[in-house]
Amino acid sequence: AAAKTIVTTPFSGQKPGTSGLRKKVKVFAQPHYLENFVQAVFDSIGEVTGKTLVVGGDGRYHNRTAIQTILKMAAANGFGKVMVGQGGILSTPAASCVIRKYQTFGGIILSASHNPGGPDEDFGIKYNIPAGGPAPESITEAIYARTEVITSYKITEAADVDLDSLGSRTLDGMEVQVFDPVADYAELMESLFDFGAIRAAFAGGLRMKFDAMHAVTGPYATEILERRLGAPKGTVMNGVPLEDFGHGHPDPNLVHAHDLVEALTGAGAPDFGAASDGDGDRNMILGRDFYVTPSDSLAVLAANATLCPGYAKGLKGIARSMPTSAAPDRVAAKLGIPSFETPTGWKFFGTLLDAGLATFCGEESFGTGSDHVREKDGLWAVLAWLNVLAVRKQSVADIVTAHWREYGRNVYSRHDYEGIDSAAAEGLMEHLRSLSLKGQKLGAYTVAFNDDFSYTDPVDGSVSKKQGIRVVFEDGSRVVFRLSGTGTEGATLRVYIERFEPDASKHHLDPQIALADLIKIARDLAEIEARTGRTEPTVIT
Ligand code: VG1
Ligand code: CO
Repeated sequence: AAAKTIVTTPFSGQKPGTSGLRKKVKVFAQPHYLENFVQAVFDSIGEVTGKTLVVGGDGRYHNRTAIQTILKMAAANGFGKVMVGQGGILSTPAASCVIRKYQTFGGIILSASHNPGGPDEDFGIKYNIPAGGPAPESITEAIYARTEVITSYKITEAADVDLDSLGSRTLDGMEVQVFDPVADYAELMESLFDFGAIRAAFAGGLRMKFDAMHAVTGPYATEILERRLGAPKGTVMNGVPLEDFGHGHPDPNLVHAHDLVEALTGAGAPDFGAASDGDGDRNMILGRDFYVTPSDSLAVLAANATLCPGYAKGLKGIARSMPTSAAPDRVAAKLGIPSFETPTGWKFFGTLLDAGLATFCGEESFGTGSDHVREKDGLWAVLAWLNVLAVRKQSVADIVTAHWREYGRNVYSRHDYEGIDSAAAEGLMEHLRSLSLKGQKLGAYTVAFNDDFSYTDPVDGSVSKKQGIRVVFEDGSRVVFRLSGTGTEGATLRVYIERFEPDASKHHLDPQIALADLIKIARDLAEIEARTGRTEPTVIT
């Protein structure tokens, strides 16, 4: 085998978004496209000679092809070793776990997360730093700048590497170690949660369904829930990872995880339901006939954290993304620990976790996690809930409604308008940015302030601007507007709506009803119908 230098020219638009570079498979499959990006990564992270890299993905279409390319490029660029998940499989949180445990020079994760997979669907790639988390903006910007001027890349000409049998082999002088993608992660989970109590709960009749949505968490959930915790066979649904996720949309929400929602509906339904996304970092939590919003899930887990052995000493702080509801802040206030508000995207939690300022983090987009890794972690959240259920021996609904009685309810909803015209979306955001609303009355609400969220990282001082339009009212209610940074077609407008309800007699109300006035205010302010032609959102969570 011999390393070759291949001449190339830049592709425009290789700019990582909220979580890496995501494009259609057809875009990634063009000659040199993936290669340019990977070389730009290798050129932007410092000396790679002799270093170890972790590589794996969510198993979607193009995963294996991309991994072979990355292995040959890593060898040609002088890496000493690449650790690859068996079959190319590695969930995002498991990748973070392995990078940290073996102290590698970071890793490359191949995923487009909750976006559909297949020849006509999406693919994605991102680099995670040695701390285990997504590269911060300083690095993603350097990678992007490099892609704009790249003239060549290095690749070894060799036969494809066997990714299916465990063990080490050599590729042009570089070691390729194919490892079990589940073992290290399962061991970490066992160190954080009371597996004995959860096992006893299952043995005592606790019933659950976990929907892996034919994505990466199938093997993880089967090993942990059914083998190690003794949940009955069949607890894990759709547990075999498929390249196209069984034609599904591996997004664990009420719309796309409809099989699970149906299974959790009605008198005979199981006690607990959960789902995860394409790459295993998201989670949705359900009780029987009960949906837990991700913001409430973070708040409830934080309030109950000391029931889990790994967090028995309490939390140092709680961090949430700006659009996430303030429910976790209320828990932090009561616990007397700091709370942090960051821009959207897990990369912004990294410095807080590294500095020991926060222990739990979460996003309204079905992301929950802790300082055990540097990614959000779907199964971690599921196990945390199981731990709480096993100890408190109450239903999900009872635990959440009791939480609302104690703290009040941050009634919350997100409305997504997917696939709208990009220029119209930009125009809508510009229009919102131009408004000065302070003191104005909108319906029954008076505007306290409106701005475009800007964040200064309290640890490293880096500044991130234009992270979402906030319109905050005097009673703390708010509407937030952002454009998605993970889509691959047109634009997606996200509208986040929140109102605090202290009155327990109103806690049972459907959020769409409880928030109706604010929803209308948001639509009118943003001129959604006039600018996008849409009268209703495509997804409501
Ligand atoms: C979305 C979510 C964001 C999340 C990101 C990556 O980003 O809103 O909270 O961190 O996806 O999640 P955006 O820019 O589309 O709103 V994943 O599971 O796709 O890695
Ligand atoms: Co994901």
